[in-house]
Amino acid sequence: HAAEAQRTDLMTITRHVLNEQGRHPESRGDFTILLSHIVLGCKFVASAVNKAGLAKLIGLAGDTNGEEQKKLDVLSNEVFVKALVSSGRTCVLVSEENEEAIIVDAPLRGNHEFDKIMVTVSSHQKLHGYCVCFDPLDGSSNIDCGVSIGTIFGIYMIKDKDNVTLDDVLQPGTDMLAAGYCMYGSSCTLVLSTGNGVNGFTLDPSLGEFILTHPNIKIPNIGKIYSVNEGNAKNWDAPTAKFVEKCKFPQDGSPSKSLRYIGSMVADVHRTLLYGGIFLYPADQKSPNGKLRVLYEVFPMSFLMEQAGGQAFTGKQRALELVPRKIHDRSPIFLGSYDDVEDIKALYASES
Ligand code: AHM
Ligand code: MG
Repeated sequence: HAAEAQRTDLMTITRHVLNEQGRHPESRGDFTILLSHIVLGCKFVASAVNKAGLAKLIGLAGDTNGEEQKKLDVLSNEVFVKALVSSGRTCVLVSEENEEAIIVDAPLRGNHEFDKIMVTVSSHQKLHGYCVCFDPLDGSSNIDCGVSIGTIFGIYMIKDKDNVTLDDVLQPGTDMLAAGYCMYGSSCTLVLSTGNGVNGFTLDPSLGEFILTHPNIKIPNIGKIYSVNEGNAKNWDAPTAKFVEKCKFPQDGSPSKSLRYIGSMVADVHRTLLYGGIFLYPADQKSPNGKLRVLYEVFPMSFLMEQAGGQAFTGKQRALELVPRKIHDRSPIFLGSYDDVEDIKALYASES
């Protein structure tokens, strides 16, 4: 029976993205090439995270000359930056680990010998250049106790790759071309949207390939879980406080919600996407813009939520319509199931 048989037709992430590109006759595989470099970074981090506990205990990774091992987040950042630059498709990189944006040297923005050959074959079109905003290892304070952590990324197309400026990065989230995250948990899962729904891929370690395991993810319209750092409650504003109170003591006869908070955004958002519910990192008196960063935390996760049928709200507006002023800007965020986010929107609307 088909259901019992071992699967022999494997939908890898590359095959999936190539299929999607087939619908755009003008595309020449630039995005597929870029993505394969992101995937390489994720595989590297997955492997490094798996070894992290062990490396610390028995001193793996050539600790011979007494040199301190590179911290995992620093190492992950180096791997991602190098993988992205060597894709030959990136023009600007914004990483949580780098204070300044990285403007890729012009000769590396798609002028490799290989590319010259491709271009003569395919026409005189310009190669596409991309901007990638990413957090190479989010939630890194969770590493030492083995809790899930992740990589988050958002991708924009660059308008003119011969003339790259910071404005190419400071765009609203609605301009994003693709976004995703990779979670390093009990399994390694990569969730991706190229603007045509959301798909989840699980790393098969024996193949070294991400295989489509969660096609067309849709978030339930309403959920049973809320996720927030309640330790900050004394500093919350009234709508956030009211919302959380309603989760615990609903007045309309609906059941109260369960609280789940890992403190690792990728893991909290991944659970929200699959099970439904709401994830909040609100503003409070101490941090009026919340904690999470617009370009590489709020935008990619908001894009995925909307693509899965949910919503993302800042307390003032649709999160994707924010226009960041600086690359490391923060914003409050409420994201998840459509109806749950409607509730918090109503509370903020009645406040003003
Ligand atoms: P980090 O970039 O220092 O790792 O912080 C980001 C993390 C997110 O993964 C998570 O959602 C949030 O911080 C948790 O913050 P808090 O500990 O304030 O609840
Ligand atoms: Mg982070």
